[in-house]
Amino acid sequence: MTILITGGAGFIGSHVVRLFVRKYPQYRIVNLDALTYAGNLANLRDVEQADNYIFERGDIRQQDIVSALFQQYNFDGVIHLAAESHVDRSIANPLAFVETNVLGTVNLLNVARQFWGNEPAGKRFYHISTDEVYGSLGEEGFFTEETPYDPRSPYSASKASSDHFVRAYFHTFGLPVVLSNCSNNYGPCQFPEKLIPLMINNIRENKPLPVYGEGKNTRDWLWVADHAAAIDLIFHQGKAGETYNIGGNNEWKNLDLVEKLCDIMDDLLGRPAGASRQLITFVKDRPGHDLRYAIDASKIRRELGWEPTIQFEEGFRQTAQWYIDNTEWLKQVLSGDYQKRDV
Ligand code: NAD
Ligand code: TDX
Repeated sequence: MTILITGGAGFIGSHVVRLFVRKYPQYRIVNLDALTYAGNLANLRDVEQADNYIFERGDIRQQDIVSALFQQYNFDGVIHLAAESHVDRSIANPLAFVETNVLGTVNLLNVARQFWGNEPAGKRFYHISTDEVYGSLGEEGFFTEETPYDPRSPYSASKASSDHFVRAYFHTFGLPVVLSNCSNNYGPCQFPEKLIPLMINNIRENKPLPVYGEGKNTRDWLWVADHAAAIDLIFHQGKAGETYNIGGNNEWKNLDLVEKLCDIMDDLLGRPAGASRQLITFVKDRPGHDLRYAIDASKIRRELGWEPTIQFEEGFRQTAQWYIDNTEWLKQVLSGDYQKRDV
């Protein structure tokens, strides 16, 4: 089997590539990534020499590039993770999100349909999405697969649009698609613009910790390798045309989470208890900031037997320790040197 993974040099994509390359030596894994600011080949150093792994630098929006790859490798499946992924960037530049997340996804769908059109049996187009498409919850309730879409940021609107296109290609053209919508991921190799690595790095450097608004917004955090394991299950066992919600059952108000990270970092860095909490600074809120996301993951648990494996205490500590141990990765990312690379 030859599988195209898009966005494999990013945060979640690199964990998915590693899992598939190691677990399925009989598969050929082709990673297509444009290496935007979020793509970093250092995330894949430990698998880049594997016989069953191939990296292709390219943009999912370019029809000729994607077609040439389908021609060359005759893909059996696509796992599509490439995207613009940061909400704050989508507020600054919405169009980039339309271009990659919507147009890029539709381009991939078109090429897959063109190549698999007459014989889609045994093929699979797996689209990775987010819980943010469902909008914002109040203090109670959970997102299920039946929750109506209500995206409220340019990022979530672009992901919602791409989800709709993927389902439309299933219903209209019979393309064998499957989708999943996941909650916030955390773990090694996350770009330090996102909450957890940003806070860990600022604590390390004794810089202010910018909490938006009053820090009451709530997210459901999932260990990234647990997401990768869910993707493996859904790719192999998910039903065509179906959607699966994936979540950590691990809700945190932002302020509580930042305080927890401060305490873990104080412990790991040998600082006096409570020292890093002094760095917390309340800043202007994100425009349109969704109050709460929380996933009901009972469908994937019931139908595919998936469960998160790592509890938050262990996951947050491992993540903090990873950033402390990998200062060179962080230095390269923060200085921009990771973009001066030979591909
Ligand atoms: P990321 O920003 O870390 O990585 C995105 C990757 O896509 C990068 O390697 C980048 O170079 C690549 N890319 C971007 N534009 C491209 C293009 N036009 N052509 C080819 N490659 C391109 O993202 P992430 O956090 O790993 O998220 C991966 C996917 O999972 C996204 O689709 C995102 O919407 C979804 N998701 C993320 C989370 C989360 O918490 N991070 C949660 C749920 C779903
Ligand atoms: O400096 C910050 N201060 C702060 O209070 C940052 C960067 C964030 N926040 C808040 C905003 C959110 O309530 O923390 C929460 C998490 O923020 P992000 O890490 O930016 O994640 P979020 O906006 O929830 O979106 C993430 O989860 C779903 C990913 O970026 C998406 O790609 C994914 O789909």
